Amino acid sequence: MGVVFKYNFIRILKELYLQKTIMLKAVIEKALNKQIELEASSSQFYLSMASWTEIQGLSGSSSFLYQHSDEEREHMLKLVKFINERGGKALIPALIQPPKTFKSLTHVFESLLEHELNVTESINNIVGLCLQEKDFTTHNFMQWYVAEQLEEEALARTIIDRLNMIGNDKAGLYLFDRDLSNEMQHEPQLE
Ligand code: OFO
Repeated sequence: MGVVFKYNFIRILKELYLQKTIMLKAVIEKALNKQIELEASSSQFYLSMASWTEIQGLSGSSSFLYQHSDEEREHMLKLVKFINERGGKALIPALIQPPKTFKSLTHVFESLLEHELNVTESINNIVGLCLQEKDFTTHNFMQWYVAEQLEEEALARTIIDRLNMIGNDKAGLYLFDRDLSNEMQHEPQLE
């Protein structure tokens, strides 16, 4: 009888310990919910860019941006699931109207890069907070986002460099748009 009691007592202690380590701290939950908002706003922003470029007849750029918008939604969903699995509550944010028009295709990608730099800053802040709060599980989870930002920033910079080289050359712009569409078809999906 004494052995059974001791066994149950140890089991309950273990469960309580696990619960305490697995549950998200409120401060981390709040930061991750803010990140959900940012990923959702990225998705909306790129959707607006996709629609604008489609209207301009830039079908390659438009497909690229539609795909990018979908990927940002995936990034948001990944966070939603992580928060809920860790015993927190993911909050789905209201939609904010993104810019409707852009001055040029270069302006589109410059805006995209600027937005990505803000996202990177936010991710870095969360990583710092995880270390401060000794939440190594979330820290590990966030490493995927750190790597993703590196890729996205590099890609946006490459695209801007190409557009700057083209300048106002209409034939160059046509080829750029066609190449972007071809590259998307041949490369594995960007995450
Ligand atoms: Fe979500 O990767 Fe950019 O913003």
